[in-house]
Amino acid sequence: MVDVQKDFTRGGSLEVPDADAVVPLINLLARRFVNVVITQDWHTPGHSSFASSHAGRKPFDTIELSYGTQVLWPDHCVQDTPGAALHERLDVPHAQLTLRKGFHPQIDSYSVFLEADRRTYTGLSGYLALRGIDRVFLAGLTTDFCVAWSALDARRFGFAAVVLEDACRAIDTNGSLASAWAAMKAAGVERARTFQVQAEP
Ligand code: VGL
Ligand code: ZN
Repeated sequence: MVDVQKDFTRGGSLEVPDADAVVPLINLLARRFVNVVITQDWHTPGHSSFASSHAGRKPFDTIELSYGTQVLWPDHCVQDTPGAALHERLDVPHAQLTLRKGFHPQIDSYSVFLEADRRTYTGLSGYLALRGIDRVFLAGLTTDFCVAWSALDARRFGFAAVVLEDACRAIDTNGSLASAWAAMKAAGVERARTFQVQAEP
């Protein structure tokens, strides 16, 4: 369950269209899984992915950082602020791990596995592998950034990956949604809908 946080939902600083609609679906879906991981975007104040940290830049501009091209965002999901909290209607009491990412001031992390420098691990690949988990189902926010990058990295680390598209919502800036789906398809990420998921025995 990727980044279902207040700043990405209605009234949030990086509001994603119709994002609140994923919450009831995720509540239903989560009950079908024994192993649930919750992730949170968890930025420092003044994080390098914020437009406000770069003079003369505005949200949705792109800049070159040491590790490559970075989209600049409105300030969002700052550590321990109300906007970084999980959506208030999430109901996933049995989740076993809450994983935070994006907390290095100079490195963004869309992926829940590997930060944007492509060298710094979050540890999730080790956690899943050590627990004998070989397939991940992804839902949450946003389809074209954190869900897509996470699904692609899941494949990179040898996991099967299924994106539950009706339980995700996208930002879609500069064609990002179409390119995310194309990259996921090429990487062997499966695309499914909530009703297709059977409960784990
Ligand atoms: C996300 C943009 C910036 C996401 C996080 O969760 O998809 N998008 N930070
Ligand atoms: Zn972020």
